[in-house]
Amino acid sequence: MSAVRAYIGLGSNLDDPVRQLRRALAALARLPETHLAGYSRFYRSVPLGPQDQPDYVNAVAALDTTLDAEALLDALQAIETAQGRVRTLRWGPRTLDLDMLLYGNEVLATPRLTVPHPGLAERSFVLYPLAELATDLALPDGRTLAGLLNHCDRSGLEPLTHGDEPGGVIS
Ligand code: A4P
Ligand code: MG
Repeated sequence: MSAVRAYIGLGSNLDDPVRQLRRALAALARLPETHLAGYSRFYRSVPLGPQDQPDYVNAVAALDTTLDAEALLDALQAIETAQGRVRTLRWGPRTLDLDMLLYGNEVLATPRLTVPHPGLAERSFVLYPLAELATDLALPDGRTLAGLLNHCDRSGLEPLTHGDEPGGVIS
């Protein structure tokens, strides 16, 4: 099977979010049958959902993988668990959230997996980092990333300027 390009959304707002995302990227780079092809800058973003929680740090990673989508989800959930994720409130605070945004051009609707991720088209903290990795991307339904960005408010989203969060080189 030839590799599929998958995009993963990373988010954290507890327990040193920048460190959580760095650890998660290192874990993604170690996945079997998978090449970490690149990742975006890290962004600070205001919470979507309940407002009485800290700001998030978000980023997007690009993977080339021969894992099937369910196996990739298993791997993402294992990384979340390893980083202390406790599932409580929907849209509540978390040490690490890994969302499968896209899996090639596939459309999946199983009890465990909805791909493209349902929030992808509206979320600034997904679309702007994604645009760093794939300017001419289109969704399976034909909508383009450029078109979605035109309708997406960027307020509440700021690249982190630590100077030590370079986006990874896409390869
Ligand atoms: N699942 C289905 N499709 C997918 C997919 N494409 N990728 C299932 C990953 N998982 C998928 O996920 C619940 C179940 O979704 C999983 O068991 C899997 O089988 P979860 O991570 O346990 O639950 P959740 O993340 O709390 O819920 P949900 O609805 O996925 O939340 P979101 O959409 O991930 O939103 N604000 C900012 N600024 N930044 C954020 O990153 N994140 C959230 C969470 C809220 N507000 C935010 C952010
Ligand atoms: Mg999630």
